[in-house]
Amino acid sequence: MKTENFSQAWLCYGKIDRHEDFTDRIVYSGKSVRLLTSVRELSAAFKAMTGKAPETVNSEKVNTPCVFLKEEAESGEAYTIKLKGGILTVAGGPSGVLYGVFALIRKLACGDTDYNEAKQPSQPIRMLNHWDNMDGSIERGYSGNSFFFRNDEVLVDERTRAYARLLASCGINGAAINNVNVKGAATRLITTDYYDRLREIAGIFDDYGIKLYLSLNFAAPVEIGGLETADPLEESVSRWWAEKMAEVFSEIPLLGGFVVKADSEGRPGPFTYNRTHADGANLLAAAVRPYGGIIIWRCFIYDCRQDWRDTKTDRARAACDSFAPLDGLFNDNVYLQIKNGPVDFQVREPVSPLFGRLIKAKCLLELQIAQEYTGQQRHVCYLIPWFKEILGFKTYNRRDKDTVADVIGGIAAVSNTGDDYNWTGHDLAAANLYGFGRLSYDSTLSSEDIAREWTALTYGRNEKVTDNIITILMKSWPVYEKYNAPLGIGWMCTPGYHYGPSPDGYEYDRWGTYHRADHVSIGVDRTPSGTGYTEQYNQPLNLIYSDISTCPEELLLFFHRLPYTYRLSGGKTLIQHIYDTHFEGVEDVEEFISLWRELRELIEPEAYLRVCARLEGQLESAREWCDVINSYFWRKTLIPDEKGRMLY
Ligand code: GCV
Repeated sequence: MKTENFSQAWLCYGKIDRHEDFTDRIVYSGKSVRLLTSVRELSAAFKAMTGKAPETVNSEKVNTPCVFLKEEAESGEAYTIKLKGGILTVAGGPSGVLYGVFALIRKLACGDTDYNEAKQPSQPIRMLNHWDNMDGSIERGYSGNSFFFRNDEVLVDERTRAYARLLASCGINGAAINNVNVKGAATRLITTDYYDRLREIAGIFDDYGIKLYLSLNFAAPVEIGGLETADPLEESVSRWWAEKMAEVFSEIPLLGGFVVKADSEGRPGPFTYNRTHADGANLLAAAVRPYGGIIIWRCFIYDCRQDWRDTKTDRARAACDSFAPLDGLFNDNVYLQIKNGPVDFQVREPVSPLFGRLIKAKCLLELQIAQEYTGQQRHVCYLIPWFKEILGFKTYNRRDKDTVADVIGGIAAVSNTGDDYNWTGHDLAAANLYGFGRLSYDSTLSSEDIAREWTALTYGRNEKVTDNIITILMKSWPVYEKYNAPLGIGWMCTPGYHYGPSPDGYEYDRWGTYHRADHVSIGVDRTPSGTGYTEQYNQPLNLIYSDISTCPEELLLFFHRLPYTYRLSGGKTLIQHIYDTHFEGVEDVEEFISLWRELRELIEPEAYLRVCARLEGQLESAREWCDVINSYFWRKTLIPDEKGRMLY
């Protein structure tokens, strides 16, 4: 029987069979808000998992057996867990103890009896970006409406706390709650209209070690300040921002700062005034600096009014062309937020060259767990293996440690949550939310470890359930890629909506997203003899990508223009590869359905049926992708499928 209008997702705490004496008592010393949160969380978890509420004691004196929560001011977000003489000590800074508590809960749920570990976060900033609008809709939202906004009001209710718990439990420490496209009422979030509610949210978040961030409208001085300009070098504008930020931070002292989308897809920015992005970002950075605030400035800037006939302009070059020359000019409380790839969250893209080009600027990696281009939470697509590849990518930017993970100061993911009962539309999409948090806190974890933890927490530890779900999750991203656009070319989806196939949907449009397929060849030459995009990479990447024989095959059409008869390393022609992968993708989804059906008696019926329905929808969509893409290429090339399968 559902008692809430939301599930507890992976915090649902099933009973455990193993008894540990320390679960009978929790001893803690101190009264900081986060320590009390830790006690509450651990106590509730023990009660649910063992059936018995533990005694909780605020004392310096520790009696065995017990869990002892020990706050150490200096340890920040790091924690240690140690079991000695019947006392299990969880020690860390205020957030560290909380993370340690969730780690202990995880260990119990996963049956991991190694109670000694020490962890510190891999990335300092681990945040979500919500693209929630003030009317309650969510841009690229696939799991219902916003639980932060409705009818231009800010919502604070039991879901706010439940959300904060979910985030803290997997290590996320920040959330920007409104859409980066800041318009209308959202521009007024930094006015007296909204301070009270935002302060409440910031307080709830703070109990869980999460910073509240807002997205900002660069033109606010004009739109709500009555100024005639938002020119970053105008004194009246910097004064306006300084006064505004003094007001905002006195009203919401726990605020972390702001995310800004400027000069992108119609949003205002410094280009309007012939100023640079360093001018724009530094203006805001100076205004928030006295309050310890940061400015997260997005690098997603490109010409969205391109002429498709223009083969010289390459959208993939845009972020690097705009930002690489500005390295060294940003204030130190500015973070440049860079999308993982040079275009826009396609199922396969190379890693953005900008990570290798910024030596001085602080950067954040922007990922998207909202599955805008990866099946919109109607298809299962576990993205953590992809994120691991991105983090491990070597940028060759002359630092000793030079992977993306090494050169960034944090990670932001576009959130996949909404007010659906299960938070993420598809029950299995919750693995992306959980996985994103876990990976950003501990990048050493494997995708499979994370999938295993999530499955144990969500569905318990039945072997069959574990095996089948992990198999589905681990195969799901490659499977989605198989029936999508081939070999890194991207953009064969329905324009605007981005669900389902439309091979030429974006081909003659203004968005700079072309595959240039004709009856002989497909792909974009991005080598020095083409758009020159490969030259934005440091060596040896430039050479590797420019040479067909060393270019990773999964990215071949992103970097090169090739005839359909080109033979891939395994001996297949390009066209046959396209046919084969698309047919295979459909068969793989059929296999997912069989694997899931085997769990019928082992999973709570409503949850079981919810996933069944999504998988059936995925199969229908995968067939459509297969038929439309394969028919498109068959009609273009008139090269038959070697296996004689049906093409239309
Ligand atoms: C929030 C893509 C999406 C837009 C999104 C934009 C961005 O273009 O389709 O919905 O806008 O990225 O990241 O700003």
